[in-house]
Amino acid sequence: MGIVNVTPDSFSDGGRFLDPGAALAHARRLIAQGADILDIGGESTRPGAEPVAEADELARVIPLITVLAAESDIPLSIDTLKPAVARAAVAAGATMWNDVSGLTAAPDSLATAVELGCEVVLMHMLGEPRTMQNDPRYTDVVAEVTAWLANRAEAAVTAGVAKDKIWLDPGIGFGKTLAHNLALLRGLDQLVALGFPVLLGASRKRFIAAIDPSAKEVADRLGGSLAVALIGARAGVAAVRVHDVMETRQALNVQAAVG
Ligand code: HH2
Repeated sequence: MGIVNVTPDSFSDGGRFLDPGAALAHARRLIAQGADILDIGGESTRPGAEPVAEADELARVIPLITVLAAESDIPLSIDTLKPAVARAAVAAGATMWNDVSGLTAAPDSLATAVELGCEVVLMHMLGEPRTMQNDPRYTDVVAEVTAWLANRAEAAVTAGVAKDKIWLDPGIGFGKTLAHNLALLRGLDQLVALGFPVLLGASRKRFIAAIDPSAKEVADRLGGSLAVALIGARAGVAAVRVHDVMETRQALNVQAAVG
């Protein structure tokens, strides 16, 4: 899954693709590099990020989705917390709703997912982006995140979302310390064992710099990002959400060739 952020403030590439032409060129480049899905977002969810008004978010993502859906067959995912943005994105051609709140952010999130009938990614986050990195605590992070996601999947199915449309994501960096992130990566098989496709998003994230202090700049975190993609693939995740599609695909292909 290649990341296309149409935001001024995403942690790794904020501002680079806010211009519609630049976002489109970037999306086309990721498709050419072999992305299987594009995840399009108009609101950053990085730690400390401020919410974005609905009209601004719509204006950022809908024109891009419309153009991409018309010119390409690639599945398009909308990364949003807002049901109205998901609805407009699906009307414009998106087929997946990536919700970092696991469809808990709005009272009508679940009902909207049922109505849209699209694929949904349910991600785990402790708290909300503005404050989630303020001393997150768990007793057993793997058990708690896995149980929470199982619970959200059950709630979605009960509400009427088709079981085979549901993806789960442990939410690396979303209300988690380095130790929590590492435990989740070690325990991915427990999440995979729930039987839903798992999406893993660790590309260029801050915990890589916590392991390797020389990777303070996000552009210097490719090595760590590739390592996590390989760890995820070994554990059986169905997709990795990445900025560097060409390099990730190559790493995964080499690992798969070795077997
Ligand atoms: N991480 C970010 C955003 N959306 N969605 C899923 N399912 N999983 C993730 O790990 C995930 C996500 C990161 O936040 P943002 O500031 O938007 O940065 P970027 O989109 O460049 O990763």
